[in-house]
Amino acid sequence: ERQKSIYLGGSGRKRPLISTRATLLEEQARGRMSAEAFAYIAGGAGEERTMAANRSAFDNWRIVPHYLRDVESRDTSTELFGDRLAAPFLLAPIGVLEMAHAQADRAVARAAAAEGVPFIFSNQASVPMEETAACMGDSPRWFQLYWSKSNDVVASFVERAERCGCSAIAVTLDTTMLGWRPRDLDLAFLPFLRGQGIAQYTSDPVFMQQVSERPDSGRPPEAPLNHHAIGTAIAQARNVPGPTFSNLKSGKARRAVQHFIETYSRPSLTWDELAFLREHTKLPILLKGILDADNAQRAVDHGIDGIVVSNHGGRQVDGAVATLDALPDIVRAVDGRMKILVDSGIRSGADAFKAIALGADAVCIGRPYAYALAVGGEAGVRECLQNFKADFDLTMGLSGCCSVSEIREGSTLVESSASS
Ligand code: FMN
Repeated sequence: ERQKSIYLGGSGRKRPLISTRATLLEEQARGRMSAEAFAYIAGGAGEERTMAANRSAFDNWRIVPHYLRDVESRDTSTELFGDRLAAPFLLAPIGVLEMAHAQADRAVARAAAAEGVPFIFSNQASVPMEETAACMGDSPRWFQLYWSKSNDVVASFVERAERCGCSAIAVTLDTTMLGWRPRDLDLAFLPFLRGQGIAQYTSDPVFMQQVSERPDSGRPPEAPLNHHAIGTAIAQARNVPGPTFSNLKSGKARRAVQHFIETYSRPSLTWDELAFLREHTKLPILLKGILDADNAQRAVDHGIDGIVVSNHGGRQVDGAVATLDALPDIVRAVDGRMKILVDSGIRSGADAFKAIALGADAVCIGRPYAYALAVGGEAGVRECLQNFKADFDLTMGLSGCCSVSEIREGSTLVESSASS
């Protein structure tokens, strides 16, 4: 349908808003963002070798189409933790989306809801989760957690996520510290220091209580604060119309940023502490960042409900294994005992097809939707999702599969001879 509507639109001289090709979409987005914002979104760790490996891993596999199988009617939908998804896609949690578009998470939420694709709310979102959730009716959403130094904040975030109707909590393991990211380092740019991407905190009563109890170190912020963003979030937390600049003169914004920096993550986290989360929620818990069979097995042993095989889009450990290379061993070890999602390097419906053929239950789309947001706002993200779905559906049908389970069960992939 998407394909047809694009071609038909062409006769009225209408072209798609965003490029249907990931590499061109990235170029379009580059032209719409500040150098800092583009570097933050596009960049990876170190020499970006893992980022490149994420892509080239897809080349190690080739699709073997099967014909004459009646693929006229196809179903791309799938079920995940009780939600019916239009296709096996979710939107990966991406922080600080305000760098791509002023509507940020709100625009993404509306597009995700319209396309039946779950949106995983980032812990570092630009918009408080309550407001994002309000943009998406009752369509599915999850929450991604960075484990704070304060378990009270963890519990508060999880409770809010439950109230926002989230169907699952994904705990990100790979970012207890920020990776070494030369593109950002060379521009000396970190959005959080400006107060961007901390809306989940400034809208959290437990976090803000901690802020009001801490002494102000008096240190000036390292970068100019985005008082507007912080003011809006603080006002929302108090349920008053914002932004309220008078609140900020008290130094509250600066203290909030300082408190965030000191407490947002807990590098000392261990497997045992996952029990705290299990006690605080009945929601399915996923671990995001698993890259080997051993850790996947440990997740099963700890009663975890699913994993996201991810290297954070190559933004954390340069040289880390590509996710598609890690996937087959993990699938074998897990043996159907929990759900397996994959992200990092998924740029097309055909990429998603390969990940599913290798045993993933679903994939998360990352950077492409952030670029689509930068180029076309809500409409851009909708097109991006439609493109993914259309390409996935066509790849499925043209390969001889009528459903997601047929992709997983059929022998539709071979290892590329070029790689062996
Ligand atoms: N992952 C998280 O778990 N939490 C985040 O807040 C988060 N923020 C991100 C911000 C940016 C700009 C990018 C590009 C990624 C972020 N990620 C975050 C990682 C994504 O969830 C996902 O793992 C990654 O984008 C997948 O790689 P890809 O974009 O190359 O497909």
